[in-house]
Amino acid sequence: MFGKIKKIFQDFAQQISNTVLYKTLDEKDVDTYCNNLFMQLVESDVAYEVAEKIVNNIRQQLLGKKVRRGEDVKSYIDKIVEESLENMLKSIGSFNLIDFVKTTLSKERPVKIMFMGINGVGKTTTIAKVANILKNNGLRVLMVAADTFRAGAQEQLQRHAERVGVAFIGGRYGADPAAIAYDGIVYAQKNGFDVVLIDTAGRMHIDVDLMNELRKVAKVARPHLKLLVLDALTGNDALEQLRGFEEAVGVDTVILTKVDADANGGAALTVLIGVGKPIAYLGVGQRYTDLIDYNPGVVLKMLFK
Ligand SMILES: Nc1nc2c(ncn2[C@@H]2O[C@H](COP(=O)(O)OP(=O)(O)OP(=O)(O)O)[C@@H](O)[C@H]2O)c(=O)[nH]1
Ligand SMILES: [Mg+2]
Repeated sequence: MFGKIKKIFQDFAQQISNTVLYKTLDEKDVDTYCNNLFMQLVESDVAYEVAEKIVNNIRQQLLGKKVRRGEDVKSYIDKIVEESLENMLKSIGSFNLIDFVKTTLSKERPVKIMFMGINGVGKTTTIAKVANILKNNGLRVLMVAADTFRAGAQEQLQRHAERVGVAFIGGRYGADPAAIAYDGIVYAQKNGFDVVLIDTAGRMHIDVDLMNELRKVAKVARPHLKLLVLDALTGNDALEQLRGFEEAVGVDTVILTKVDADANGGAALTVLIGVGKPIAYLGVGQRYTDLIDYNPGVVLKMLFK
């Protein structure tokens, strides 16, 4: 993961280190290397503004310091790059879903989590992964299939529920998703479930009618947590999606899927740096166990270790 980006940062440090072998790094050198870094990041799918932010950050750090021969320049530059990214990633923060569920459970049961996102980002698969984690934490989980739109959506979630070993409730195709969500919650209340995971149909953030429908689901279900699933491969567009969902229904936390499928890593990095919402998990594969807790350290490790 982040293979290409990792290499770009390594080469950047190496090139500077080579130059410093025979001269002190001056402002012109810094500009040259930083412009080159910028171009390479953009070519690896880092969004323009995000690449600018990264490079400016690194440039500031480099200009403030005299880099001379004799020092271990490569590791010195590595450290500057790593610290710059750490600062940017840390400004977002992570979201501990298990802590959130446990805290909410001390006041109210069941905890209701609504999953939303555009088509095909991995909502349904991610629900299965999250259900698996919750179950392993000793929690009783009910999955509710409020996707009554896409053919096969009901059966898909039901299959996941069976495989993970949690309960499932669905509804008729074409039925009102808000009504299904409501029925699911009542069922969970009556049967002592701890957590209700509500799957919704994929919808474009610019589709006014479908966003109104989602707003209705949220109004009826009153989820404790509105969770937006974003696909790492969509890069800058993911930030547009976030804006759309935020405006229509509000977003509490984000799960970024398919980080494993982004060969360059630039699209994923764009979302991580640009998203501005606490991130709960990263999806890193198709198996139920391929969901890792997000924190900036996890990404820094992938980028620099
Ligand atoms: N490589 C990879 N594939 C993933 C990941 N998460 C989901 N997928 C795949 O993405 C595809 C779509 O997943 P779904 O869970 O059906 O997506 P969805 O958002 O529910 O789709 P709709 O309900 O049609 O909008 C499936 O083939 C999943 O296996 C991930 O983290 N990594
Ligand atoms: Mg789905």
